[in-house]
Amino acid sequence: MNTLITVAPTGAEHAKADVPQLPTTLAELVETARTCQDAGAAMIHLHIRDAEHRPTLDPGLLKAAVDAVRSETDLIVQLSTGGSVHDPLESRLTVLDAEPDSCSLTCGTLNFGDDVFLNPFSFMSDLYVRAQERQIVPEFELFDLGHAVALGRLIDRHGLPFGGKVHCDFVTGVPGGMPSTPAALLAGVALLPPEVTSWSATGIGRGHLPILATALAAGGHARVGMEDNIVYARGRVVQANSELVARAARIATDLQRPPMTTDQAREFLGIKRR
Ligand code: KMH
Ligand code: ZN
Repeated sequence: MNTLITVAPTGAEHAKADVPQLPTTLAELVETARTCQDAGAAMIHLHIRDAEHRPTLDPGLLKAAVDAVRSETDLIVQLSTGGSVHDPLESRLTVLDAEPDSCSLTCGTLNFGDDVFLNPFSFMSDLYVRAQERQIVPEFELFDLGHAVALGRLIDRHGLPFGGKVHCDFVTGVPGGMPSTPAALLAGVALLPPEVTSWSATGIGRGHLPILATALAAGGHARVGMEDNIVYARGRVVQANSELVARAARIATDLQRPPMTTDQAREFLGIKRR
C-alpha cells in the first residue's frame, strides 16, 4: 500500500525567535504547503500563529488559513483542535467552524513536559459528535497506550466517524507520553480497536527517524514536520519542512511504498471534497 505522508509544519511549541524558518505567517504557510505537496505530502496538519507569531485559535485566522491552503494546493487540510496547552476547551471546539477537511482529536489527557494537555472524555465526545455532524473526518492522536483504548470507547459510544474510516496517528516522545521506541509503537498498534482502518506515526525530536522507519516497516503511514522535529541530522537544523517530507518520501519509495497522491489519500481517509 502506498504511504500517506502528512506534514505538520508549525505546531504550537516552537518560538519563531528561536526557529526563524518556522512557517508562521499565512504566506509562509501557503508556500510551505505548496512545496510539501510537491515533495510528496497529501495532508497538512495546521496550527496557526497571530501577527506576533504566537499560537492562536482566532476563528478568522483559522478560516483564512484553510481557504488559502485549499485554494493554492490540493492538500487535505487538517486543523489542530489540540492548539496549545493553554487554549481553553471551548475555543478548541470552535476550530471546526473553519470547515477543515479533517481535524485532530486527541484521545486522552497527558502530562506534556511541565504542562498538562487536557482532553477529558466529555470533550473528546463533544468534538467527535460535532465532527460527525459537520462531515469533518477526525484523525485520532494517540500520545499514550491508553489513548488507543479510549478511541475504542468513542467508537462504541458514537459509531463510526464521518466517511466510515478510522485513521489514527501515534505521537511518541512527548515527556509524559509513550516513548519513541519500536516496542512502544508496536504495542500501541496491537491495542488499536478493530474499527481502525489506518494509522500513522511521528516521533518528537530524536525519535523522529526510528519511529518513521518502524511505522513504514510495520505497514503504517508517516507524519513529519517541524511541529515535531527541527533537527534534520546531527548538527544540522531543518531549513524547510519540505526537506523532511522529501526524506520520508524517498525512504517510503525505497521500501516500495511511494507517497499517495492527494486524490488517493482522500479516498483512503473518506474525505469529502468541499
Ligand atoms: N500542541 C499540543 C499541545 C494536536 O494538534 O491536536 C497538542 C497537539 C495535538 O499538537
Ligand atoms: Zn498538532
